[in-house]
Amino acid sequence: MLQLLAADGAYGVPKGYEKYGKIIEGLDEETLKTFYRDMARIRRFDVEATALQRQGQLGLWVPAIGQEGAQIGSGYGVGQNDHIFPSYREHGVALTHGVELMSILKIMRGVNHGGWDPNETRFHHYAIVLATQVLHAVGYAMGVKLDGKVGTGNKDEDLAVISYLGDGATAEGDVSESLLFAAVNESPIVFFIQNNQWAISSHIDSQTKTPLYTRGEGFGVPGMRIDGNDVLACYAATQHHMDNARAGQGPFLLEALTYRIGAHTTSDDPSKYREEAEVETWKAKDPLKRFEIFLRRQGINDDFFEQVKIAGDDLAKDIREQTFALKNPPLENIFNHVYSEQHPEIDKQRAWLDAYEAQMGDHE
Ligand SMILES: Cc1ncc(C[n+]2csc(CCOP(=O)(O)OP(=O)(O)O)c2C)c(N)n1
Repeated sequence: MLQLLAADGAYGVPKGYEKYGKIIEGLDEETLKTFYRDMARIRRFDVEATALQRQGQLGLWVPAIGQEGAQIGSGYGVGQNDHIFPSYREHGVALTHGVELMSILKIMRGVNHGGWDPNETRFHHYAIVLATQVLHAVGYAMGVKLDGKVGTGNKDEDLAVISYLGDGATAEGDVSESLLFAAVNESPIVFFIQNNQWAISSHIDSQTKTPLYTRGEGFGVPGMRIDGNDVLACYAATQHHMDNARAGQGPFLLEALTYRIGAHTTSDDPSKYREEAEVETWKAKDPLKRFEIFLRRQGINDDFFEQVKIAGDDLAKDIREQTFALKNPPLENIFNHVYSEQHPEIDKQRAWLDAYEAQMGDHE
């Protein structure tokens, strides 16, 4: 397993992994601070979003606490032209690619139809139906290759694709099909599995008999396991294998070993299916804590951590105010994006709703 940062914050490069160490050793202090700042920012956002859901402001929240190292590290490892196909928990990756955090909350409040424009962010829509995004990502990567945007050596043109998926999703047939198509077409794609040990209440042991990083081998997709709570390992591995994919070396699979500290969603009670002792073991491997120790050893002092805390509180206040101010969208939006042109069936349904609403009177 690639681990550059031990749970106690000690930095070290295991034998055979020197090329990943080199990537990290070339980073400047500002980049390292950005990794921490964004991990802390997304955690604060997560805590606030959970509170907003509990207060009835959001229909649902999907926490990612514990997975910040995997998400911020891999997110920054993705290149400027690359495309990202997330599942539904990748709020940290979204942050690294300029997605407005409020647009995630709007989805969870049910006031928009998907959240953001993937043409602007290259961060595609959240996919609730497990593993669909993996098929979409492979299709996109096949297209990139057909368009000749792989291995030309032109940094402004070449691109690769990353698909996020969970350990549970790997049990879907769609993922096997994706691995096969990516392999035989030598598509420029990295499959990034966040193995957070649980698929709602199904433990990883019920999803696979072999380590997930070997899942692609039979299809011809090599893989590697990384410490998903080590932001540096996640960054270096993603950057290296995205570079390879962009250069025309075909698909690769990364299994980031991590843990979902919170509930699956705010509709879930994990105490029904897992032991608190297990959660405590993983809290000791916290990606933020270990990175803070590392940064302090690099000479970064209290001032920085205090600023990050203040920025987090400001963010929390800001998203609370913005969420409370959200208006209900016009009801007719339900019909507006079904067909690109007017359609008689939609007209009929719209007329029915208008009549129904009129009969209800003013109920805003
Ligand atoms: C095709 C499909 N089957 C079932 C579900 C219900 N479902 C939602 S999340 C989930 C567990 C997914 O676990 P995993 O892939 O490990 O991702 P995680 O939620 O842990 O990030 C299931 C079974 C779904 N959304 N889509």
